[in-house]
Amino acid sequence: MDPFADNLVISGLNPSATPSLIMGQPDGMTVDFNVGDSMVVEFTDNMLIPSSTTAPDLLIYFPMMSPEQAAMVEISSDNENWIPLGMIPVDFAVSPYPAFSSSSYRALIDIDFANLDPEINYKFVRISDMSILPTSVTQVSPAYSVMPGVMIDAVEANPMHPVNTEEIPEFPTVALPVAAIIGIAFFFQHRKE
Ligand SMILES: [Ca+2]
Ligand SMILES: [Ca+2]
Ligand SMILES: [Ca+2]
Repeated sequence: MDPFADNLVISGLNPSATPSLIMGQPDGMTVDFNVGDSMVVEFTDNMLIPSSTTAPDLLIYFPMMSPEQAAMVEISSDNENWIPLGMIPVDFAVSPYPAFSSSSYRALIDIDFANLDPEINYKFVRISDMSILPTSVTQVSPAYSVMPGVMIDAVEANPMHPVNTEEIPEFPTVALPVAAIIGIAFFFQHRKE
């Protein structure tokens, strides 16, 4: 089981972008949104469920944003009824994720505040660019005017995984201990019942 997004459901992206770059683990390769674009990713071999604690449940990886850049994050269990969570980066805790470059970050999103049903798998995540279009293209650099929307590297759902922002081990080496921790968590949950 990998905790990252597995399936691209829809895409309103410019054909020049490569939507699949949002899937899988963060790798420094991003989907570059145009202003107003949105896309939906789906978790198929893992679930996005509320943890019933303030621990982050949904992690979104992205490079540094300009003040004009933002994106709305919504979740859904059926790809029809959407629950808005807020805007990245301003509405959530953001921590550096310097695995690829010093300007990489991730938003740590606790979905429990939205009064969700802990039995439901909110496996669809919609990211919609809400960046502000420059009023005059002549006032910005050519590169910025070409791709003014957000850039998203990866989306992760990992409700059982305690997020440690101090140490960021390689994913292959962390996979086995995490599996053990999840197993212990399930064990204690069952004992409490
Ligand atoms: Ca997955
Ligand atoms: Ca939570
Ligand atoms: Ca990527």
